[in-house]
Amino acid sequence: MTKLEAISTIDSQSETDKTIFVSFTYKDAYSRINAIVIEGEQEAYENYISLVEMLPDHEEELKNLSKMENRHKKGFQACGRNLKVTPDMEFAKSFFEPLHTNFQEAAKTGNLVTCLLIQSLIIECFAIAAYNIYIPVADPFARKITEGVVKDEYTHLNFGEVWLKEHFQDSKAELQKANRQNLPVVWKMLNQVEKDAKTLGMEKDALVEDFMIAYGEALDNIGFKTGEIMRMSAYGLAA
Ligand code: Y39
Ligand code: FE
Ligand code: FE
Repeated sequence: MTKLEAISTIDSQSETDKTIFVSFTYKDAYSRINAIVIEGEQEAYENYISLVEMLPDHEEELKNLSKMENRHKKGFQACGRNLKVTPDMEFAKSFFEPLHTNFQEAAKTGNLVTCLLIQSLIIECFAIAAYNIYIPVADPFARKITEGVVKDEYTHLNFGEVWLKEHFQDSKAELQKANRQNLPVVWKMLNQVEKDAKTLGMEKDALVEDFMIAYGEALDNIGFKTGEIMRMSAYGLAA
């Protein structure tokens, strides 16, 4: 191939890439994935506010995290507007319902460790996996936004890790129980969006792999032994 031919190939490729984002199929899938992310950020915002009551010593830090989630939500709403997509919020609400209910139940009964497992470990690792897989296939506008957001999500994950590590012995049994209850829920959620994620260029296998890496690392940082991490991870497979 001559240099000129090579250049024109690159140009026509980026032309094709641009048309993907305006196709009906892409926008249809985006209306659900974008809604999930917006709803997820909204719920994360609310969850960190709920955590303030349970962890009054960390009020400032938690309020700061909740503000970040609210900014994320606005960023992703802008991504939808940029592609002229209306997010299907009704779908997103039902998508998050089971995790939402589990968090609410735990908050009501004062099960702080369960709340931290759901929001700070499971949901944050889900966000980290999804955003890292999305960045390379995103449209340029959404890519910029998501790159900024994913950095924050590591900060959120770190908050839960640090607290749980400091209270590891007292939290261990509740963490294992909450993991057993909530990890299968995540796999069911992933199965529901597998097809739409694929339409956006995100493979389920890659999402699962990134999630398990982030989640396993978090459990390791908190103090779990390798065998315990493997047993805890295996609960997802039942879904
Ligand atoms: O802490 C956070 O910001 C988490 C709320 C956001 C979760 C986003 C969940 C994304 C799931 C997307 C699934 C795509 C396949
Ligand atoms: Fe977020
Ligand atoms: Fe977050």
